Amino acid sequence: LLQKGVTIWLTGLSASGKSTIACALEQHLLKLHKFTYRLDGDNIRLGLNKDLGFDEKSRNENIRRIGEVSKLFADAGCVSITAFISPYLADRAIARKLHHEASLPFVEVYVDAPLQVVEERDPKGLYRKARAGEIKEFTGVSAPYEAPEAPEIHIKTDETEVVDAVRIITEYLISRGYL
Ligand code: GGZ
Repeated sequence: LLQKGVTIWLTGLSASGKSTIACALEQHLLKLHKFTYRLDGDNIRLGLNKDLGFDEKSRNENIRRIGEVSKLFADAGCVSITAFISPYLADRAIARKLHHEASLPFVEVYVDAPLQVVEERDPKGLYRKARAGEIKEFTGVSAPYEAPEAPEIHIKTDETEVVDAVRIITEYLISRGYL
């Protein structure tokens, strides 16, 4: 296997576009015959992390485990794509350090959309419920989101089409020799 592994870590608010970009990126890389795997709420929060909720400690542990799992995929030579809010700077720093200690590249992608925009999108009605107090500790409303200070890639999803986001990430990976 000639391919080196890498983790592509998407972070951003609920409804910012993480899953959409992650899916499109995965499809694109599979077409290029790259060994690719995507970690998201459906295969992590419903399985490995089904014991965890959304209080701060649970999110810390959610991201800690995801960082470990993604590192294992990258270590196996995979392009590992993660799509979680991962709201805390310190948690993302731990995931990054874990990769660097294993000499594996970690590419943080800030999937950025203003709160006003994601609240207007509100595809699952979660922001409305959070505003109504029906969901507590909701990121951006009643729980923090700590934006990345120096992400490798910054995508503003209210200004960027999904195909362009995929192209930007792919070109970055190629330019660094990660693909
Ligand atoms: C944020 C919540 C919450 C609370 C349920 N806060 O848009 P979604 O629905 O499909 O994605 C959100 C998902 C966030 O899970 P993560 O594992 O990515 O979060 S973290 O990284 O902070 O651990 C949302 C849903 O779960 N959801 N309750 N209180 N998002």
